[in-house]
Amino acid sequence: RRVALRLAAGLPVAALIASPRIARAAEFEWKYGHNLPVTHPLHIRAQEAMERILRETNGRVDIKIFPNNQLGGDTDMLSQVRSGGINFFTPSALVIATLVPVAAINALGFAFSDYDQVWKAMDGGVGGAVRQAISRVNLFAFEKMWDNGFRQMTTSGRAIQGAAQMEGLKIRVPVSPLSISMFRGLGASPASLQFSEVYSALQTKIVDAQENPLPIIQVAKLYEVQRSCALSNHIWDGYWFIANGRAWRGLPADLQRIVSNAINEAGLQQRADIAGLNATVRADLASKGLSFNATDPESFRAKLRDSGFYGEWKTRFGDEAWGLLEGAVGKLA
Ligand code: X2X
Repeated sequence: RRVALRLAAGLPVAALIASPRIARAAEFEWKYGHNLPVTHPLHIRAQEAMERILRETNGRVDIKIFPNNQLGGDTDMLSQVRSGGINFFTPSALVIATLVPVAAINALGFAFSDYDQVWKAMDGGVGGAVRQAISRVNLFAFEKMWDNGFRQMTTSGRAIQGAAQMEGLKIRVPVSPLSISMFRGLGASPASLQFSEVYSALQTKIVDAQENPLPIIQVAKLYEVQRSCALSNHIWDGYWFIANGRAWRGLPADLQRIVSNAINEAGLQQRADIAGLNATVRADLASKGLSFNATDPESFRAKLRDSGFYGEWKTRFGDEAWGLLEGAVGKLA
């Protein structure tokens, strides 16, 4: 008993000396989970945002980050942010679409031709419609989407030049109905796996191929288990920064403003980081042994049109969302 008492008395003193933050617990001790290595700009900018939030709220809001699937894969984190087990999550549009189908609209195959189109759409009407749909499942989506990038295909087998090489290809895709539908339309054999499982699935040849933006291939070291990369730009993908709706509404308005500003501004900086990386990442990956080739985008598009992919997804997204996307990118296939 005496030992226990001594310990209990000793702890606060040590804590006070070590860190004044521990002296008084934050009013809002929140958790944020994501699926990326800590070297990715999404983590680096989020970390800065959380430090800024702690400072600007005078320690009232303390958000701890759990990176790299520490709390489970995407599917687990999506259910945790819904239940309130975690307060924030950054799912890719592909992943949150399992819950909010229209959120996959930006990932429609070959819809965007460049970043000007992307940010105009996602900061404008298309993004607005998605955020509204996200709010209807009791989640709050911050205004600025974060960049994942244009997705490219990699394989450990023969190089992919166009639709002809897709036939029967065992390719990992995210847990996303749109990705499965698109790669089936291209004639491949897609398998949905959470990102946490991708490296080992490629290493053990459960699948031969995967598709992701180049910065992800770099930070997750997928070049170690893949041989060639086809520059296909087949999907533009971004991350929604989302909060549990009940937790968000429970935050006083002045604190909401600080948190929103910090997260949205960090998102804009993260977009710039990815733009910078896009200029250098290919040379870095080539130096690590990944070979690159161009593709014939029209062969992919034609195959998707013929397989009924665009017709099916026009129906699934609905005329309103489809019209908003066409307003941003022009007439779709
Ligand atoms: O799982 C993926 O491929 C990733 C990292 O791009 C997403 O989060 C969708």
